[in-house]
Amino acid sequence: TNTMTNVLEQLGIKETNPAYSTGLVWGGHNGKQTREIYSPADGNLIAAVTMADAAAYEQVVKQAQEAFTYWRKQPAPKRGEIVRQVGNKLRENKEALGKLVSYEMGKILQEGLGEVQEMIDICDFAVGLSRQLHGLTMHSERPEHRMYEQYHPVGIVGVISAFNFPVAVWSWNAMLAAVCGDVIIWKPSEKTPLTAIACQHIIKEVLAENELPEGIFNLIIGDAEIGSLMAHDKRIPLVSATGSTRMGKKVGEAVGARLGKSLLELGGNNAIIITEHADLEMALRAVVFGAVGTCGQRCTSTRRLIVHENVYEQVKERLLKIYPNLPIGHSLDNTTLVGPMIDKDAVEAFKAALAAVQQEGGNLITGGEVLSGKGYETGTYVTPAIVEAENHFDMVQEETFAPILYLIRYSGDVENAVELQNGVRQGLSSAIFSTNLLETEAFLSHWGSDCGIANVNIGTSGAEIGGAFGGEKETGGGRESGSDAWKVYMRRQTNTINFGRQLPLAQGIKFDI
Ligand code: UN1
Repeated sequence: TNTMTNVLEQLGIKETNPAYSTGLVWGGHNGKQTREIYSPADGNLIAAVTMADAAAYEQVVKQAQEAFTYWRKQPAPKRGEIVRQVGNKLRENKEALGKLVSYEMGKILQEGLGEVQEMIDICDFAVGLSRQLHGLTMHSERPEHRMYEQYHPVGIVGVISAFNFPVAVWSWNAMLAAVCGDVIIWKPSEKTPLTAIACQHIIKEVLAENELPEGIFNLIIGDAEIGSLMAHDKRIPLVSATGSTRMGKKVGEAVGARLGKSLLELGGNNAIIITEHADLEMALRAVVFGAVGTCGQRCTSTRRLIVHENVYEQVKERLLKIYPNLPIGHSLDNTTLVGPMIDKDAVEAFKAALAAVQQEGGNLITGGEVLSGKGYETGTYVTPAIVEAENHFDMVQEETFAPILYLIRYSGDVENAVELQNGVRQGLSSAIFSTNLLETEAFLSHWGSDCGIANVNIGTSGAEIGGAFGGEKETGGGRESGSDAWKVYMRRQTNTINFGRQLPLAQGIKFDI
């Protein structure tokens, strides 16, 4: 707790937060509604935050609009320079911010540090990108004409992020949007506002040092009502939302109704296929990290394991040796591999899913308990579960945000495994373990995996920022982070320029007046 006090101090988090209702509004105006944030790891109160109301929201939108008129005029590489400084400040604070992520959200410290590293990486990526917001040039069909396209900033980008990656997913959006010339309004999950406030302190410092308005990066601490205001708000041309498919459908509908753009990164139901040609030791490491890492609360978590019948018993036996020995404990304890779940509601969902799948005929072979006793007083610790199940079971078709791994058997060739893997409503991440080229290429082919991410001899979670991140079907179709995902944060403009003295019309149309 002593080190935690230092961490909070370094990141500017105070136990109560009068500061959050002054200056730029991060919480409410008058502090009517506050929310206390307890660590899922030990149940201690970390701090209380003020929740924003509609009036606070209005103020935030106004200051974002104002900042945009300034920010969009800055050259993109100058905007990149600000992001470079943010990246440097994140480097300085990596340890402290990683610890706070771990303490507030419950993921283990290694993963907390990894999350901050993702932020640093996307800053670097965005800095380079700030000189590469390329459009194409085209040949005009008309003499003495030329055509090209440009990308311009869209305006305010709304970012609604989830508790499980409380800061990284925001940074993917915010850093790209910032170099693109947009301003950002961030509504973090109300379960993890403190890491967001810590980030805002970092941002605020950089902006102040450069005499820039804080309205470029806005933070608003609020609940679903604020999210709904953002989704309906015509002044926000792009809303990027990460979370459940249920939430994403609401956001997508509201944004769609006003013909705005949304970038949705929603539920996954990610599978690893293990064929009879797999390197099993390698596969097992990926499976365990994917299934129990972040206590099964990544959108990329491994939820289904589709195993060839010839190696099924062997895989099951090895998992049954590993699972009961997983060190479960405080997220900041160096020996822990499985931390707590975010809260008791998540534990209830875990229990309910296990009960339901057993009703359907699933066979729980390990785990599934809620731990109690010393170190587990919070009621947020569970033993990761493995259930032998069939792909068509209702519960297997659902994304339960918990450490439940469904073991599914397949026979015959890899096409059968791919059919099972694709046989769900979601389409985020997928993986195959095989050393057979015919199998791995079939998996990657156009009749292979239907997911946004398809990996060979790598698990479903832990993607690098350099690729585009997101998925198909009920995952929502959005792409964030690397590759050319930046284009969604800009509007495209086609320009045709006549440098002659005639006015020829396209398609050879004659129109003489
Ligand atoms: C998420 O769970 O919303 O690929 C993001 C991964 C991480 C990001 C996950 N880089 O698992």
